[in-house]
Amino acid sequence: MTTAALKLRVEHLDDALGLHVTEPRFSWRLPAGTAEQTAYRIRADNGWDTGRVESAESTLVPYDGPPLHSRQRVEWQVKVWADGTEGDWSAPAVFETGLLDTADWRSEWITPGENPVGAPGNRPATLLRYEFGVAAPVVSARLYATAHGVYEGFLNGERVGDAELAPGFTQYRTTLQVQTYDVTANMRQGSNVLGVILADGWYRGLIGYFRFADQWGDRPALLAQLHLTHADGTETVVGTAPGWRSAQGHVVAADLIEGERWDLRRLPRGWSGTGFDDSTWVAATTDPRGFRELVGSPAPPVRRVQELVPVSVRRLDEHRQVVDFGQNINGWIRLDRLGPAGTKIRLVHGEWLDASGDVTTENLRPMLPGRPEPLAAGQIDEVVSAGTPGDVFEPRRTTHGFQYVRVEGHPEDLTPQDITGVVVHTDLRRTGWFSCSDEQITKLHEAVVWSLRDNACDIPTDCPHRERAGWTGDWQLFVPTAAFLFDVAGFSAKWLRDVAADQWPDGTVANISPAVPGEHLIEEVAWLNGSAGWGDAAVIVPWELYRAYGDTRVMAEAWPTIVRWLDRVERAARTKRHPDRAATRPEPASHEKYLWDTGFHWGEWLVPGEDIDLAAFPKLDRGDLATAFYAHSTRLAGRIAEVLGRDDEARHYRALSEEIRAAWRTEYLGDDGRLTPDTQANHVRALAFDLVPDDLRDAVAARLVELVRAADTHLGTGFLATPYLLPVLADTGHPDVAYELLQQDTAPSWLVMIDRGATTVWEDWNGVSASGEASQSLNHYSKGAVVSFLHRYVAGIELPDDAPGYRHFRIQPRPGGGLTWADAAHESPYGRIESAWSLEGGELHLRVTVPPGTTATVILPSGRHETRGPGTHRFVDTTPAWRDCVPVAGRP
Ligand code: RAM
Repeated sequence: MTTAALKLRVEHLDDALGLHVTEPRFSWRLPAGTAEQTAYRIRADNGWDTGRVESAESTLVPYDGPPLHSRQRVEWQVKVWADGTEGDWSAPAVFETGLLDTADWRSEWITPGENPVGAPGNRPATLLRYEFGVAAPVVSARLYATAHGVYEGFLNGERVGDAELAPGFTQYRTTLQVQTYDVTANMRQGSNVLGVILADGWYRGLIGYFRFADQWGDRPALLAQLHLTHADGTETVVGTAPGWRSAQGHVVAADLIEGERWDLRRLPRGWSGTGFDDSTWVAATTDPRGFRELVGSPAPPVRRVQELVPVSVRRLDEHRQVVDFGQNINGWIRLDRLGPAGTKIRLVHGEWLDASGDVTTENLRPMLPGRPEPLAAGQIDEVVSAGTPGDVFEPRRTTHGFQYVRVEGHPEDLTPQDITGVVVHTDLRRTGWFSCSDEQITKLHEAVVWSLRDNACDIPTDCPHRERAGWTGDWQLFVPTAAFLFDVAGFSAKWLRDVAADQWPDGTVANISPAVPGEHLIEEVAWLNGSAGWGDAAVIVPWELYRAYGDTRVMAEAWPTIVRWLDRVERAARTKRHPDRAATRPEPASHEKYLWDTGFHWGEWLVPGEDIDLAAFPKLDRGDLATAFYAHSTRLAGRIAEVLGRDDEARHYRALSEEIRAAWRTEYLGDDGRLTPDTQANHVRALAFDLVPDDLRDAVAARLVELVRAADTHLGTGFLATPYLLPVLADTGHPDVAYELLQQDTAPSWLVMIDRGATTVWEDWNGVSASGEASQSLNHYSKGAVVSFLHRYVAGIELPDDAPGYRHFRIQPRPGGGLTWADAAHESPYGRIESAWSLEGGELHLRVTVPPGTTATVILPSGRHETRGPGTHRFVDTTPAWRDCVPVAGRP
């Protein structure tokens, strides 16, 4: 058995190439069975050696060696002392820094010689090329590249790397990501060509619900620098500079929202290789753009992660065929059969079929105030065939949210071999799994996993089509679930930088990050920012990342944003009153300075059956909800401050949170435990955010159950309270009701989605009506946060607040709902946690796996508590507690 540490990692990356952090953090896994690390030693080939450090830390240990410089490749190893023995040195791991300083950039920005023009959403991509000679053999080559737009690079005709939609999406005003590629294998002595396809992307293409364009600039641009290291240690540097050539080619239009169009007759074949005649091309223009905001990404890139074979291809008529991929995805198709020269094929991507069996995109069209007709849905690709054998259409400057594609104009009958669904998203590492004896519940879990995958496109989006926007509220409420399912640490940390960059001077957190520049200046929408439950993402997301990964730096970095957000809320609460409250109570009561009852709030959002009256909606008094978030976020800020050693601020926020709690009770809680408003959501929040005193919790929970029963055992929550609904029921002694809601199969419910054929989670509870008609997005993960109940309650893997990264955790399965078995696993920073139980012959059999360096408290239904260390443990519980969990009708 090995005594060496394993799975060495730098920051939250599997592949730490082009790092921009000068004090990177190191993590490793302890050898199997290790109970406790007592010391470690890290040594690196740049002279850094920690010596023996007495410490149990094995995750995110900060670098403390000689200052790192640009393009430095460092090999490092770790050795651990554990359980009384000195381990072996680990296998070496490597990280490499990128171009850290502006001065490292010897290249210049270039723009196409002719700025690609056209209506926004309809502009061509540009081909750029540069031919250069390499005199001496190359032992190592790195390409550093970024763009204003999206780019795809080629070296000598070969695709560079596997990142898609590079450089990714950030708040370009402050930050632009640079990709680093190891291109050693692509280089040759003699003539070489660097070719790039450059399209509008987020930078100047259509963006968001309102379809703004040219938001960061009106000319796409490219910045690239190639460093070649020769055998004798000398370096050749080649980059974007005068001498590059540009032309428009086969990509006649490319846009993230609208889609992509190719005319393969216009493809200058061989353009990215040597020996191509570019004399008809024009010179690219150098352009003096800034360098100050160039960074590496803390997240893995967007990639092509999976391919799907259609489950069916059906011809509707002479003109139209419908392809069904059996799964709602984010990505594109690859079409291998393009027909004779001049054939024009149109591909319309949608999530659902209409009554005639044709693809519909009606549900994805944004309705703008003051416009009689909704905007077009976009998501349409087109290709004109050149009739050249081997040609393939694969649009890579757009992605679509779709399960179905209508293929128009293809003269031949397509087979499933001719068209492939390509799943494209941030290549997050999967870390969470769940399945159980109820197949529909397992399917629901899979649908949630897909909705997360489909909405991780360099930023967490609300949906992969209609808006593709980084709505703060959505990520806030989903991030705990996401962090169980995938490693979203770097992905979220990256996005939080956009949230910080987008914060207004008055502390307002934007609805959406990266925010579209100018959006907050547009009167129509500016006042919509700063909503409770959305802006609170600034506090909740860093806290949840700390819990799941033990990352304190992400909280430290977010701290100024947190403070400014809470200051803004504090000011609003102290100085403003809702007109309705002022009317009924002309003299403000003393507790009102802690009530946040003004400003615009999205509210609970998309409550089943709720009709939104657009005129009244913005004026509603949301004091109960907003004050609840105010209490919750200040409490979390107190905890964050405590971890960061900001003791005064910790005291301040703790005390403030208590005042807000008291004010909330005065205003919204009766002596008898009655809450105003008397909604499910308000009761859920009151319990989840610990707003009611202990002696009234039972009464509040009992009323919540009454409300659920009054709705014939249906939920009545929208976006914000849904994640907490089942957990609070289970925590207050009503796990049976939680299970009934989970397994409810009449609307509104989660299983209605599955029963009606959903493979992703709908935005609206009634996303597809009983008659089969789709409305709104069918791919919003928000309501999918319910699967957290499966992880934390059904399988019972619970992460306490005081043991970040699952250093210690609880396993407390709550069998119920007629389930006969459940099985969950989570790949934690310390290793794999498992909880699997089954009911056999009147007994509960539980198998628990505890990773090295951690402990788990196992709580059985009988109430028996046991603390266990690393390894796999089996338990049998013969308590009758769960014996009444007889299967409900129609369920296993
Ligand atoms: C919708 C978005 C998002 C939600 C906002 C309030 O337009 O899709 O999910 O956060 O509204």
